[in-house]
Parts: sequence; C-alpha cells; structure tokens
Amino acid sequence: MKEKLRIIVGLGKTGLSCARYLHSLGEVFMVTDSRQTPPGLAEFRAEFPEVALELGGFREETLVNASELIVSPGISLQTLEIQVAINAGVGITGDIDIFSRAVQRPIVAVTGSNGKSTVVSLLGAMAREAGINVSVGGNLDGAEASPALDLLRLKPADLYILELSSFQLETTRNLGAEAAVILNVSDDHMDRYSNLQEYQNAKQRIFLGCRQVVVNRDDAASIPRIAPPSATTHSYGLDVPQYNSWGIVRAGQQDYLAFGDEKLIAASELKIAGKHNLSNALAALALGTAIGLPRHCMLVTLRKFPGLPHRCQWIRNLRGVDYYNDSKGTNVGASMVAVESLGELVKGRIVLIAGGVDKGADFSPMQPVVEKFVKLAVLIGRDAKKIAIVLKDVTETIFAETLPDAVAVSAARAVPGDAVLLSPACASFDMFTDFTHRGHVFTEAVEGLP
Ligand code: UMA
Ligand code: ADP
Repeated sequence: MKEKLRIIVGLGKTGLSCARYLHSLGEVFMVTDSRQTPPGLAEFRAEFPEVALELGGFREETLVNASELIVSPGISLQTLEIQVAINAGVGITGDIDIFSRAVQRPIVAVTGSNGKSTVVSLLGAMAREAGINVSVGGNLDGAEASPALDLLRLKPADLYILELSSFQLETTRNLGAEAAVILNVSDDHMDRYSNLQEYQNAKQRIFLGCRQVVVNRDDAASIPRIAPPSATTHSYGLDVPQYNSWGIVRAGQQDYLAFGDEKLIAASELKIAGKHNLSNALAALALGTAIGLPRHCMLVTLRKFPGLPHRCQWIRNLRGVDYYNDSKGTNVGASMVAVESLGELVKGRIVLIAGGVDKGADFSPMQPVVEKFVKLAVLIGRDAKKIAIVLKDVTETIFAETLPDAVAVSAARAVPGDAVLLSPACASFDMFTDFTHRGHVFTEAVEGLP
C-alpha cells in the first residue's frame, strides 16, 4: 500500500515555509494549490523538483488519502474538497499549530481586527531593547517579518512574538502561549465567516492552553471564553486604571499612560498618534510586563517607536496639504479610526481615498465619522459603488479609475490645512498585489505631484 503523506494545501508564503520546514526535518510530503500558478511556484520548483505538486484545483481523491492536511490561512476549511477529506477522517493542521508543537521557547500571541502589527512590532522592539534574542513574525508583513515556521528554521530565538490571524487560529489546536491577547474585534472577513460570532470564535482560539491573558477593557470581545482557569489576567483600557492594571490618567492638560495610580509616560511623548495607538501602547506594556520585560526598556522604546509604514504614515506636505498613507486600513473599523484620529489633528477637512474589495463589509458604521471629518470621498476599485451608496448621504463622493488619478483629483480639491488620506476600508487585490503595493503606488503618486 502507498504510504500516506502530509499534504501542504496552498503554495503562498505559508505553504513555502511549511515545505522548507518539513524538508529540513527530512519528511516526505506533497503540495497542492487551487491556482494554476501560485506565488511560491518558481521557488518551489527550483528547491524541490522531486516533490509531487498538484495545481489548478484540489482533487478529493488526493486529499482523502493524505495522512494530514496542512492548510494555508488563505483557504477556507469549508472548501468542499477539504470538507470531504475531513469527513473521511483526515486530520487538519496549519503552520502555527506545527510551530507551537515544535517550539521550545515562550510565545506571545497577538490577534485582533486592528492594531496587531503595531503591537507585535512595538513589543518586539521593547524585547530587543531589553537585550532579549527575540523573533517576530506570523501574519505580520514586511521586511523584518517571516512566516512562523521560517522563524524556527532561520531565526531561532529565546522568545517568539507572533501576530496571528483568525484564519491561522482556525487550524491551531493548543497554542500554549505564555501570554495572549485579542486586541479588539470589529467586522472583517465577512466573505469568509457566516457571522461575527464565527469570526470571534476563531479569534478566541488564541487562548487555548495559555498561561497569561491580557484583556482590553474597552472591548468585551477581548475577554477570554476558553482560557485555562489557571491563567493569570492583566488588563488595559483607555479609562482610569484600577490597582494593578493599565490605563490613562489625566493630569492638568496631559494624558499619561499609567499603571494603577503610577503615571509612567505622557501620551504626547509617543511618536505614534491617535487614541488607538495609546490603546496599542498599553497592550504592549501589559504584554511586556506579563513576560517580565523591565519597565524602563519598554518606556525607552515607546519614546522612539516611529510606527509602521502604511499605517497612517505621513508622506508629505504640499502647499499646506498633508498626505497620509493608511493602506493597511483594510476594514471599516481601521478606516474609521484613521479618519477620526486624523480628523482631530488637522485644521481643515479630510479628502478620503477609499475602495477596493469589500470582503462583505457593511460601510454604514463609517457614516458619522465621515460626516464629521470628510469633505470628499474619492472612491476606487471593485466595490467603489457600494461605498458611494452608503457615504453619499454624508459627504460628496466621486469615482476615480486608478489610484494615481484619485491622488491627482484629491490634490486638486484639497486646500491648505486639509489632509489627503488613503484609508481604503477594503482589501487591495482587485488592483494591487497587496496593501504594501497599494501603499507604494499611493506614495509614488503623492511624491510625483507637481
Ligand atoms: N489561495 C487560493 N488557492 C490556494 C491557496 C491560496 O486561491 O490553493 C488564495 C487565497 O484565497 C488567498 C491567497 O491565495 O487570497 C493567499 O493565501 P495563502 O494562504 O497562500 O497566503 P500566504 O501567502 O501564505 O500569506 C499568509 C497570510 N495571508 C492570508 O492569510 C490571506 C499573510 O498575511 C501572512 O503574512 C503569511 O501567511 C505568513 O504568515 C497577510 C494578510 O493579508 C498580511 N492576512 C490577512 C489580514 O491580515 O487581514 C488575514
Ligand atoms: P493589523 O495588523 O491588525 O492590520 P495594524 O497595526 O497594521 O493592524 O494597523 C492597521 C490599521 O488599523 C491602522 O493603520 C489604523 O488605521 C488601524 N488601527 C491600528 N490600531 C488600532 C486599534 N487599536 N483599534 C482600531 N484601529 C486600529
């Protein structure tokens, strides 16, 4: 009888990292992807010419004969062929599940609809400041980040800080994190989940087997439902903190990040702006304290952490108009926060560039902030019309064919004191490879403005 193999399902970044990891263990495996030319194909062929590969669709016959499926986050477990395999008794795993079973060092795990990358990068910088050999990755994008299994292979560390998406958590059985947090939950990925509860249930899996939990007092969805009873709880929020918790204390005209009644650092000393970033900073402080980082190292880091590109990133001032790239604003909650925090900062009004793939989102929660701060919404991409239907009652809306066109029209309409903000509230893959690509196209167009 033919030996049953583990099958890697999906050949993107995750699939490739799984292939390299299994190969490094000497394991025989095969790979399948529903696309004819998945992104990892050329590298895969060059590195693993002997490994069996099925492309252009999933074959039930192949999947039901696997010893286990290692499913990439971009593929829904509801996919018909995967369901057939599950019903035939084939086990399911994912890269984070494999990582958590192999890793010998503590994991800090961060999920949430928004703020994950900021918190993970900030906490990583705090741990580095404390002299810890730390690796940061998972769902996180960017030059410094790697899929989790690449971290194990290439960047062995004493501490792993992982950004985890709900997709990755779906296939995670018992993460066993030293500290875990759900930063917040708002509507996202409704093309993949049948309701918000299902999305929240996936996020809750971050608490499986954890030792400490961090709770955001401003969002009830961050409260663990499935953490072990022995787990210790830390909390943070934008209110005045009780004894032994993190929050904001006001003194005179200043807000301070505080632990109990101890004021630690003035909000104005942080380089990252907006209330949401105070929340992110408090989350990092709470997680850092949970894993024993010295407080002074965390505060030093907070004073210098500049934020990440594509997150409300200031690009340029031209004739009195500031341009901001928030390409990572890929859902309604993120873009609302971007509009609100920028709206409170600018003297004039905001010209908002939004649109792309809506992922089944409801845009109506944006109406109040758009009405308050946005003078014009320039809409691009596949679902531009759906957004216009919702926003036209509260602001002027126009359409643009391309992002550079949208930048040009925004520049023509903005007056000194205004800000032009790209915060799409949508995914990018109708027009761009990913949000980074979208952010670069925006930045280039802005830098090229005469
Ligand atoms: N796909 C197919 N057929 C397949 C396999 C994938 O059509 O057989 C499609 C998926 O529907 C998806 C795309 O290909 O649209 C990518 O899927 P993937 O699982 O191959 O993705 P990776 O390249 O492995 O990247 C994933 C994360 N992407 C997703 O979950 C969609 C990356 O997060 C992450 O950095 C990487 O693993 C390493 O951990 C990016 C992301 O957009 C930043 N994440 C989403 C988000 O943050 O909202 C969840
Ligand atoms: P994620 O990794 O979860 O996508 P990021 O840290 O990359 O989060 O931030 C993406 C965008 O989400 C930011 O540009 C900002 O508009 C918004 N955002 C960041 N932090 C928060 C937060 N704590 N609450 C709500 N929105 C946030």
